[in-house]
Amino acid sequence: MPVVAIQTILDGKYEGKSVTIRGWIYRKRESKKTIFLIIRDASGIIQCTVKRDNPSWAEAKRVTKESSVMIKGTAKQDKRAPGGYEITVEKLSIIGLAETFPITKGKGKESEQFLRDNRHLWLRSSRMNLIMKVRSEVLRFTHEFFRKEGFIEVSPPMFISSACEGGSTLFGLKYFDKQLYLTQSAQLYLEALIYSLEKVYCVAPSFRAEKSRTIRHLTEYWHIEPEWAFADMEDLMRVEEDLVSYICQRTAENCKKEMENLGADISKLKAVKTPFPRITYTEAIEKLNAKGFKTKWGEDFGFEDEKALAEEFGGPFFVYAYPRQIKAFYCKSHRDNPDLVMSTDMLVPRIGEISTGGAREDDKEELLKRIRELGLREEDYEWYVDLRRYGTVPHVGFGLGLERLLTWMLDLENIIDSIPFPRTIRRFYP
Ligand code: NSS
Repeated sequence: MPVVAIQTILDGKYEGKSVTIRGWIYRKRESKKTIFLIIRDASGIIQCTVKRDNPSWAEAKRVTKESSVMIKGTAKQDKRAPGGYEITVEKLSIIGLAETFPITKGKGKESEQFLRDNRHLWLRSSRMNLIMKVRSEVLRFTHEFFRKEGFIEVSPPMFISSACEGGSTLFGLKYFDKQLYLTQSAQLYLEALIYSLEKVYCVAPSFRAEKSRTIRHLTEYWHIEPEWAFADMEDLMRVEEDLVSYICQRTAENCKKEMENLGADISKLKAVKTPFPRITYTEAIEKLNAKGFKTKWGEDFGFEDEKALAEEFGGPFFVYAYPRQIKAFYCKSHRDNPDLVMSTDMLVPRIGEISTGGAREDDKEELLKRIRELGLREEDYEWYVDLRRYGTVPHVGFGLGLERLLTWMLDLENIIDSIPFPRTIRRFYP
């Protein structure tokens, strides 16, 4: 008999029929005449009852929480059971008998620290199961969007020889007898690829030796990065807001159950419609000063500045036209005001910046000037300057942090719950 997913039984497809399920013991409760087993599989949980006169009674007595099992029985509607269905067990087979499971009570009862140390086991919780499902869907919608828009997926390197986002957050590593680094962003490589494919994107890990211990910093995160040719800032912001609203709308439609069970606010996602509000950096400084913040023109925003700005908008919005001194060497300057660069951040409430992008300096001399001004080693960027030497083209791109996006979308308290095995300054086990 084919094995069925628990969710299909809860959907009513097997009412009164014989079924076989496979999964793990989620909870167990015994009375004199009946043993109640709650079984979980990837799709959901269902109650199974074993009666005293059943030949499987001894196995049901012996089975422990988190043991893996196969159950054959009859599905029937029962309003008292969680999910509205239960299985009357005919045969219970233990596949792997579990030792005493260390997580006994679940979230809220055990300390955060304990659950983080036992992440490999905590991933079985319904909360992590739901988050990982939505994460998978968000990735699917991301790929859908870029394919629909004619972008070609490419695979950038992870070992790199020079920085994209500045030396202070680079992870160094010994590469035979050379010093290399882990990538911070695929951007420079994507820029090379647009000269062949015009519109490219990747979803890949980025690494940051970030000392910050906040709810929005990981040392390893997944980066959604598109880059395309013959485009300007207007094109950039349009694609960026289209992507974010597409992901939000598709998630609201397709992950309703998961969002509800996570206690996340679906209406917030439904409200994400284009165009997003846009303010300049200078306007943002004025707003902050009006709110009593001391941030001066020319300074980068801190987490508190970003949160204060975002409160006002209630959803994603852009800040653009930043001072040159706080942005990376590759940013294109405004030709009529070289103190400003064509760079834009997307911010959301509670998390602040979720994405950064802009127009790239496409003039060889301007780029070289910037590399020298910042004291970067010219020989490290020779190949990158070549791109301006042979058929340069106006182009744009951005980088969206998948985990920051999910943390906002799912109202997670901390970014570490948006990824199965989070890496932070202090956490790299398991
Ligand atoms: O450093 S960024 O602001 N920009 C870049 O890396 C560009 N080279 C991207 C590009 O234009 N292709 O990082 C981009 C985003 C940022 O907005 C965050 O959402 C995310 O990457 N990010 C992080 N997420 C989690 N943890 C950390 N430490 C982190 N750093 C950046």
